[in-house]
Amino acid sequence: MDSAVSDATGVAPLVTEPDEDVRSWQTDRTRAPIATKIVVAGGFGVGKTTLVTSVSEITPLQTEALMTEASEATDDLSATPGKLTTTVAMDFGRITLDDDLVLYLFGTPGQQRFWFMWDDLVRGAIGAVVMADTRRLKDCFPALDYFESCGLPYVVAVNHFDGSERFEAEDVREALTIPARIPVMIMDARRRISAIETLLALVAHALDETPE
Ligand SMILES: Nc1nc2c(ncn2[C@@H]2O[C@H](COP(=O)(O)OP(=O)(O)O)[C@@H](O)[C@H]2O)c(=O)[nH]1
Ligand SMILES: [Mg+2]
Repeated sequence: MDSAVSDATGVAPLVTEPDEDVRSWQTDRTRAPIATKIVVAGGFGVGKTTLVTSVSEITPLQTEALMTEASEATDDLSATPGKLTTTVAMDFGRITLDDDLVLYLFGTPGQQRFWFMWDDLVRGAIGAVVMADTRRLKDCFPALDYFESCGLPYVVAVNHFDGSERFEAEDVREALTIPARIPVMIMDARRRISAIETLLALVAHALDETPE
């Protein structure tokens, strides 16, 4: 490249010296971080807000609203009697992995009546975490169907609640008929490490699924 051109534009020449070690570029921490978008989906009360909150390094943006008797007929709270608030629009959080991979997490609102937002929410996402509660497995079917039909890579994360029967990942895979190539993780959304493991599995899976 003509160095006079690169000087004039202020842009570093793209051509590297032939003897430069390629690996030095790969380990260069000063290069710009890669930002990706991840969607966290699943039924009402499955732990989406909990996951985003436990991994986020910024104060998560939450749009929780106090549930009132007005929604009694719409929101079935029989399985989550202690739940007083609900995510109205979405959760939003950020986590930086390995210094240069930034994940922006978008939690979907669980209730059916907010589904018109999903097409907007998944735009530009590299993948999704579908959270499942073994006491209410069917609640994650709509999310599974949605990501299967739009072709967005996803992993299934089974959130074990106190007092619920423990299942192996493979049992849940069978119950939900999840294809073998899709990771099924057992997770505790309240534990940061556990939630990060799920996110790493999703990133790896999304890379696998991306055409060369
Ligand atoms: N025991 C247990 N409780 C959890 C777990 N994840 C979430 N919870 C609780 O379940 C309730 C519903 O979680 P929330 O994140 O609000 O659900 P969302 O509707 O999917 O956002 C909250 O009271 C959480 O503290 C988990 O992994 N284990
Ligand atoms: Mg929520």
